[in-house]
Amino acid sequence: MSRLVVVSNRVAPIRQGKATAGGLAVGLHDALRQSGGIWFGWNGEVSKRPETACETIGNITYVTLDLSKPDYDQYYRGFSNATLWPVFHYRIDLARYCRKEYEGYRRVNAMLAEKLKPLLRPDDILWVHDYHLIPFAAACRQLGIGNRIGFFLHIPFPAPEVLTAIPPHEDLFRSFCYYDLIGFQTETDRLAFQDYISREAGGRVEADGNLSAYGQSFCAGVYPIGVMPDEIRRQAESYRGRRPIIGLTTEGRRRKTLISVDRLDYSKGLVERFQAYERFLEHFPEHRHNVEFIQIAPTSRSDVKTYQAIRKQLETVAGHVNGRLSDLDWTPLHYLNKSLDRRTLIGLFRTANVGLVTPLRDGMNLVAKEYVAAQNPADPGVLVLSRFAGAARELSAALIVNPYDCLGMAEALDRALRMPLEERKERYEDMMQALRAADLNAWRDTFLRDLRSFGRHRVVTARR
Ligand code: GDG
Repeated sequence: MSRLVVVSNRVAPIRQGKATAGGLAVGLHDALRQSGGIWFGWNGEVSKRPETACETIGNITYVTLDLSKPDYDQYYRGFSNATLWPVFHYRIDLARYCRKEYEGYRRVNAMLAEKLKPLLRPDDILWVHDYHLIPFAAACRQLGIGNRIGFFLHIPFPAPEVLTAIPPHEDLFRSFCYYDLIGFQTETDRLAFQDYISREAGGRVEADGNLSAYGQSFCAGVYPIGVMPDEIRRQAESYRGRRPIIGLTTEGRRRKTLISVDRLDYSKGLVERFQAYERFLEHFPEHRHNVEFIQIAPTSRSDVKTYQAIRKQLETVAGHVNGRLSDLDWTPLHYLNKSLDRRTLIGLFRTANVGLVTPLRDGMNLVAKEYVAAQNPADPGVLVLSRFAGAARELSAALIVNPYDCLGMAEALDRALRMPLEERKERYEDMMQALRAADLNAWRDTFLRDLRSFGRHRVVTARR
């Protein structure tokens, strides 16, 4: 089997027995272990004299490098996270564009391709991840790298009307076409991509699904990312760690709990969620004192302005809800602005009566899937899920909500907390079936199968 080379913005070597690694890292790590390979990308460090480091663990070689301060500012903090991320999540209002940052983005992609080139063998296949690396294949082609290169977009692909808000959208999109296979989370994303090809790029969408634009032929497919449901279930069953005292009354009676876990990001709908929870307690006062909401939201991208703003806003809303509604023996909302280890998180999912996953826009949302997988089949909790999460396509047995509908979300919470056991079980079984049918291995294996079977190697020179 040809060697696999995974390229992603961030790389963190996984050492055996490290329980904190997330599902995605573990899934990719397994694929690399099977065929042997390289995992290449940024190590998260910013330094004056960027260095490349190489570490081999088993048959995986981790090749990581630092970024210089200008590269970090322009490529990562700038174009990736202050332009692409908001626009791809339909938040044009939060996006900014700076030509210098776009140049930095292209420059870092070219630099990464150059650093990778000497490590490649002719029959390696490359799997590139996410929006930081859209022009990576074009940069490789420019260096004469003819290997098969696939790309997976973890976030939504926006409608052309939205994408075209990025001033160099055409240049960006042109560079996208040098991949052999482009994978999306949902059919909606794939259709939006095809729409751009035919309406903006003057390209063609063939009946057999093959695409062409700017003189390149390539394919696009839908590969919804999954979790390992039975592994999560086993972890949840065997969890013996700290039990939260949240949800306990002073007499030791257990209250019902709701749980949410998100990176602190404006796309996750945290403010709207807190407001809906407040509305729920106002509208259904019988739940007061009987329910507690735990929100885990570790800070992310804290040096991007929009993230500082959402953090402040959230602190204000959380303070407002608790200030207004708390009592001497009851705190309705527990907002933890920090990360917990994965085992504790899975343990918390298991005990919570409701999983509340209400992003305004999300490529997939793994938390929704992890929450379901962690449930006790004999007495499962209820997933309340935003229609704007990619996961809503597969998890249609969740209570589907519109996060912009404050009262609608409040009503869904009331319904979730009152749902009879039989209905909860039915919905849970339905969702577990969906999780097993499209787990993390299936995501990885189908993508790599399709990439491996794509056409012949090619040597082309990309134009800027
Ligand atoms: C992107 C796309 C897509 C969260 N807090 C803690 C923690 N987590 C873990 C969760 C989950 C992962 O991080 C988050 O994944 P999501 O899918 O929810 O969201 P993004 O980070 O935005 O991921 C998304 C995903 O890529 C994969 O394709 O689904 O749409 O935006 O696994 O459990 N883990 C630990 N402590 C925390 O505090 N240990």
